[in-house]
Amino acid sequence: MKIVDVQVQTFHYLSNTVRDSDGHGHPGPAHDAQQTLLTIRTDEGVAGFCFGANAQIVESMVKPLLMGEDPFFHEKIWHMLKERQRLALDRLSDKVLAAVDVALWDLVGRALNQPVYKLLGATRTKVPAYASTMCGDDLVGGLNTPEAYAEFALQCKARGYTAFKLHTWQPPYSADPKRDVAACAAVREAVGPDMALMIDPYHYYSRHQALYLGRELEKLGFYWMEEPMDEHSMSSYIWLADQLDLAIVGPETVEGKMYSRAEWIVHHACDMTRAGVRDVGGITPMMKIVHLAESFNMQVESHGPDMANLHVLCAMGIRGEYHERGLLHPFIDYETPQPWLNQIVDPMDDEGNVHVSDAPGLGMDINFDYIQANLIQKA
Ligand code: XYH
Ligand code: MG
Repeated sequence: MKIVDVQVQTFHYLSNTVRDSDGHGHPGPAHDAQQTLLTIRTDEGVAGFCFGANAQIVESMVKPLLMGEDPFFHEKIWHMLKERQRLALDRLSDKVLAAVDVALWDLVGRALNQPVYKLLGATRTKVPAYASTMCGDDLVGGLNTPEAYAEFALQCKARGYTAFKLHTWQPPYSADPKRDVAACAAVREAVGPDMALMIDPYHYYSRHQALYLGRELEKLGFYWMEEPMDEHSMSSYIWLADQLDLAIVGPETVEGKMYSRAEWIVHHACDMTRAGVRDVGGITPMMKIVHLAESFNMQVESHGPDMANLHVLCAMGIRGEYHERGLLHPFIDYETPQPWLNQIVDPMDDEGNVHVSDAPGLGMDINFDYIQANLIQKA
């Protein structure tokens, strides 16, 4: 089997998520936005897909490397792209590698008529989800007060979630550990002692602020805290994790794929590690992280609602506890799929479990007619 075409299509859609000055998403007025679909085709008529690739980089840097390759040699292809990153980090990002790797796994699964999680080595077919909120805002009826978080947590509990993670306020709204604690206390008071609660606060607190926050969350019986400080300072996390019983989860956003996670694990900078296919460069490196963590009896907590993350979660020996479902908000209808999909990627049952697709590949139910009708460009 040989790759004979690599194509990125860019298309319009209407988004109701606006970005603040720090890039965090919040509900907002519908506005024109763009999405991309990467398609990798073979000489045997099988194709693989992934959304969110950079069209120009794929066309200029990736396509020449993939043409003629066998998609079943996706480990070789991933290493080839990784090595090209060294002198092209400004262009060939881990997110580009991720889109290519995910599309190749999707292609191989479609070729074999098997879901990706079974190709990875299945261990389960469903995973508990936690409700992961958008960051705090100043919207009346939104996430503008501690009481608003508590009210939304109750709504999520009623929907079936057994766990809830607060993304609290970040600049330009605020970055205040005391306000974070107030929101966490209000949520704990509302949902009772049994719901698992986690926090992902401002990502640039000082050591002193992170320690204060961690100690207060211990009093509230929180399960984990992630990314309270800049993750480039691993020593800060070693210092923090050494002083808290609260689980420290990470790194999420620091570069370095499985290499940085290996360093965090061996230096005790985290109690659980964290990875998402888009953060680490695809399913291939995420499985390396899963197996690495397993050797240390450590769980990997998955970042983000990507369908590919769900397949990895269903192929873990030491199981990450949750699928991150979100980001959620009182004003956002998460259960309605994006217009380029016919169904959402992580349907959740009333018991709070999301079920991995048994369809070939990733199992994305793509609305190709919508994409063709809203094309901006075909690279
Ligand atoms: O918007 O800062 C943010 C969130 O932190 C987001 O980047 C991401 O979904 C996350 O951190 N999830 O845990
Ligand atoms: Mg996070």
